[in-house]
Parts: sequence; C-alpha cells; structure tokens
Amino acid sequence: MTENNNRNINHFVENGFVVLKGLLNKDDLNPVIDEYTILLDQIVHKWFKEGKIKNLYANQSFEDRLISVSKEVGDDFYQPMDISLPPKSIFADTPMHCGQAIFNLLINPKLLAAVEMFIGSEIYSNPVQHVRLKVPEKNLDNFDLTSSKAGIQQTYWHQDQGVINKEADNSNILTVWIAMTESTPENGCLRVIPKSHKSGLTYHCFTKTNTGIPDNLLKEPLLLPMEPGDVLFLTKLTEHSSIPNKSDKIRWSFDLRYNPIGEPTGRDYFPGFVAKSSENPESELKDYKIWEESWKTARKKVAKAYASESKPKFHRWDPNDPVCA
Ligand SMILES: O=C(O)CCC(=O)C(=O)O
Ligand SMILES: [Fe+2]
Repeated sequence: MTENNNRNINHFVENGFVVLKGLLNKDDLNPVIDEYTILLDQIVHKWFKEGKIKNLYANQSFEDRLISVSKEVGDDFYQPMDISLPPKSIFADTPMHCGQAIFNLLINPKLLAAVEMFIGSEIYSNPVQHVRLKVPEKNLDNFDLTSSKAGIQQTYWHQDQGVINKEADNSNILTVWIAMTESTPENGCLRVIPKSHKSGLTYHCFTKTNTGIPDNLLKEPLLLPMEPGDVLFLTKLTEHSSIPNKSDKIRWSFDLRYNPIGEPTGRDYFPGFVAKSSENPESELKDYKIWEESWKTARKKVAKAYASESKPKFHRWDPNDPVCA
C-alpha cells in the first residue's frame, strides 16, 4: 500500500469522506458523454414526433440541448436518463438507461481498485445508483425540496443509510460520486458534514414540509468543489446534500455504490452484480446485456407488486415522529 493510499484511507476513516482528484480522465468519461449524447438525441426525436416538444435543438451541445428540452418538458427528461428505476412508483414501462458505457463505468478498473482500498477485494455493485443532471435552478418553475427531485435539483440533507431499508444496516456500503462536469459552489456542488459518520444514523423526515435530516440536527457543512474525473468516496453514514444550481449550465454527476459480496444492498428488489472478485474471478459480470436484462426483469416484478398494492419500501422513517413536526 502506497503512502498516498494510506493518507486517503486515513482521511476517509477520520472524516467520513475523501476526494480522489483526477482518478478518472477523458478516456474514462468521454464514452459516457458520447452515450448520453446519443440517448438525448433519441429521446428528443421521439418526443418531437409525439408533439411533446416543438424543436429538435439539433445544433446544440448535449448540455445546452438538455436545458432547452427541460424548459419544455420539466423534469420528464430525467427518468429516461437515470441508471436506476425510481425509488417511488414503478410501472412496466418506466424508462431507465442501461448502456454499455455506463456498465463500463460501473466496472472501471481504476474505480474498482479505489473501491477495493475501502471495502476489500470482493466487490458487489449495489443497485442504488443515479445520474444527477442538475438544471439551472431558475429553470425550475416548481422548485420544491420536499418533492425529492434530487436528480435534477438541490439534494436535501441525508445519509445514504437513511434512504435504504434496515436490512442493510450492517452492510459496508460505499458511495462513489463521480464528477462529469465541474461542480462548484455556483452550480450546486456537494457539501458534507465532516466526521458526521461517527454519530450513527440521524433521523430523516419525509413529510409534506420537511425532507431529509432536519436542520436543527446538523452541524457545520463543508463545500466540496470538484473537477470532471474527480471522485468522492462517502461512508453510508456521512451526512451530505447539494446546494442549488445558480449557474446557466448543467451540473452532471453519477453516484454509484458498492458493498462486499453477500451483504444486503438495502433495495433487494433491484439487481446488483459481482463487479470484482479475487476469490472467484469467474463470477464477475462482463456482459452489459445481462445487466440490462436483470433491470428489465426487476421492473416487471416490481411493477406487478405495485399494481397489487404490495409496494416495496424505500426507507424506514415515520413521518409522524415529533422530530419531523
Ligand atoms: O449529487 C447530489 O446532489 C446528491 C448525491 C448523493 O446524495 C449521493 O451521491 O449519495
Ligand atoms: Fe446521498
């Protein structure tokens, strides 16, 4: 283990987070940018044909085009671009994106080598994973921190353990947050409460007026500006949120999660896979089509459960607890 690795692990253990600057480079990120450019083009053409949007915005860059489309369709652009099903209503036709470039990102060797430093060599890709495409706040005409639109607007204060089910409370889940664009105090970077992971699980509220950890339970936050390719590692107990995007551009990131193979993921109705295993390398998934298929199978099953009222749970909190009043 190098001195640098030791320093990073110590920072993570002591503070609950660490940023590995420049862990990924253009060769890692460009295939994802290309895949999302094609994805948006497909969505735009479909919606144009259906009369949902008035223009193709064909000459615009990915980011400008996304902003133009979002001005017409609001947050409808988000779910077809996310890399997971939503933690709410799921139907047989709920869209999501399972592309080759995203799968390659999930199993990126540099990323997994870093993950190994924190959770060991037997690595499971946890299905709690999202793209964040934060549009300029001024474009959001129904901005609402309680509505949990954490994919496209400011994210409320939470611990990742607070937004999964209890069965994974003993799982060593690691959050891996990847900056695709720069992430700044102006465009809505992340903030964390250093050392908050040492105080256990804080109460979370999901009421009409209150979402996430109530302000009075929080300490001093630290802003975390990041450059494209920088990767942030968080413990499942580190309190974090993001600030509003006051800029004119999109703030783009992915957050992935990994845990040691065999431990509950906290969303057992969604599929994960073995990303890396020194003990059993043959069990590593290499084919993104199998990954894509596993999400389609899960969607069918969960949509059926929804239709029959046996809805899966996405957290453990009681909105009537006095702390949420
Ligand atoms: O990017 C964000 O605004 C929120 C990310 C987050 O909550 C996470 O990575 O766990
Ligand atoms: Fe989070």
